[in-house]
Amino acid sequence: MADVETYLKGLKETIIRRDPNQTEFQEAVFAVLDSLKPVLEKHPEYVKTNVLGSLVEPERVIQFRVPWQDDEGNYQVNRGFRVQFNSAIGPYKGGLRLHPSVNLSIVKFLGFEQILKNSLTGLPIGGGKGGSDFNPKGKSDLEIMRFCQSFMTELQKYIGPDMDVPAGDIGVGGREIGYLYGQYKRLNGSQRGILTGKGLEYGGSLARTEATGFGLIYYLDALVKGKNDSLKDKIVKISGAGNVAIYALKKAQEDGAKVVTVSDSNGYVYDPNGIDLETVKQIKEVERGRIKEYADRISTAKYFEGSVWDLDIKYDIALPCATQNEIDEEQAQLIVKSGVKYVAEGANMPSTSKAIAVYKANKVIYGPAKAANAGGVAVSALEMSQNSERLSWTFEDVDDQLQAIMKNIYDISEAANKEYDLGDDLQAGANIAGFEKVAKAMLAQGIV
Ligand code: NDP
Ligand code: 2IT
Repeated sequence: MADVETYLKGLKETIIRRDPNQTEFQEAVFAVLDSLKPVLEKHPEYVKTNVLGSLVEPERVIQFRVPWQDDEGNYQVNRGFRVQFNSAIGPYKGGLRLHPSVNLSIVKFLGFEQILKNSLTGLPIGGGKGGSDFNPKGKSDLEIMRFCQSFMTELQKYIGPDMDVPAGDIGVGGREIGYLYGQYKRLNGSQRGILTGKGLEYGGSLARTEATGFGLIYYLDALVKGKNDSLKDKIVKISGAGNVAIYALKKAQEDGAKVVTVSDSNGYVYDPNGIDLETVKQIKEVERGRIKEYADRISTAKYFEGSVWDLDIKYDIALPCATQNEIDEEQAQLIVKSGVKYVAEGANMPSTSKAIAVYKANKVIYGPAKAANAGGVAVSALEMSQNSERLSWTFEDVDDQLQAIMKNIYDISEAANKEYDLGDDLQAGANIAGFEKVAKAMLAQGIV
């Protein structure tokens, strides 16, 4: 049997040989493989059975054409994806992303992360992800509806409440889920458990809209308490101004922190008095506008073009909530220089692997995405439970369960660290704790 180093090297070479251009996928997988070395040393059965060889290969990849007509009558064609990555512990579960950057590498990296994230929630959900290179920016409501209907017309062949349950991600919120659900229902009849993030009137769960942002702060709270510290009066930078950013902002403020930035892909606003939640919600949720408009309305705020991670101020906590690879090595160095003690990731893979190395070398407490942002999918799984029993739970009930789940993710990551003597490395802890449950389920089910 190959030793662990040789085994992992061979696996990485296979991944690169098969898909040399899938750099985001490689980055996500390699980070996990590197964390798993001590587990493989202790459990030779994982090497012997090549369980990782199966884990890095999606069970199924679906790619399809999405034709739709724009308001001028032109025929448009986009590319749609659904990667059904791993169903060892439950039906495929994960969001749909609509963004021009979407390609197979992005969907595979997100689907792979989702496997271990979903495992960490403790709920019975496997990993999947999908989306399209459709750009929702500047599209009319009717264009969004026609696109969603066309997308679902194909996707509906492959999903089901016990098979695969999509949800939102970048560019997919309540409006898009409504159109997707309507088309599914038209073709198949009412089946509420087919999507999560639905409206409250037709089977959605209370607290799903808030879940990822609130969950991020519940997890951050555990990180901070682990250092006998608190969120009170901490200065926080948030990137993004979408679903995750808005509800992270809300909960961080409720916990007494002062959030001084939010951003979008054009630039960011800095408000030393603290960002006003209602103004951000009005601009982003009601008007679907740009974050620049915040500075036109709030006199203490300034708008700057570029990345919020280049703004040189003193602060305590960084919460990237926009997109993958938004923080590079140089920006991580500035984060350290700015006095930041905690980084917790609302977005998926927002820090490059070189950026993460900078955090670790400088003893910044680093809460990785698959642990820190698991609250969204956790409440999605609670929405599936409510749909199955045809009941709706109260906001408090769902929120209490979310708090317990986020605390448990921190605890099991810490426990994995202790078991393998990895100190404060919560990235390794989350990867190991997430992996072990999936690996045991895969081995129990044989070579399938
Ligand atoms: P939204 O579409 O609601 O918001 C996305 C935000 O990120 C917008 O402010 C957007 O700005 C910004 N953004 C997107 N792409 C880029 C880019 N290339 N460069 C800079 N800024 C960008 O998405 P969510 O808030 O739902 O998702 C944000 C992140 O959180 C993603 O990484 C997602 O995968 C992750 N996530 C989401 C969950 C959920 O439940 N929604 C659950 C767990 C993780 P602009 O308007 O200019 O595009
Ligand atoms: O990245 C994620 O975890 C999500 N976009 C949420 C997925 C879900 O199924 O709720």
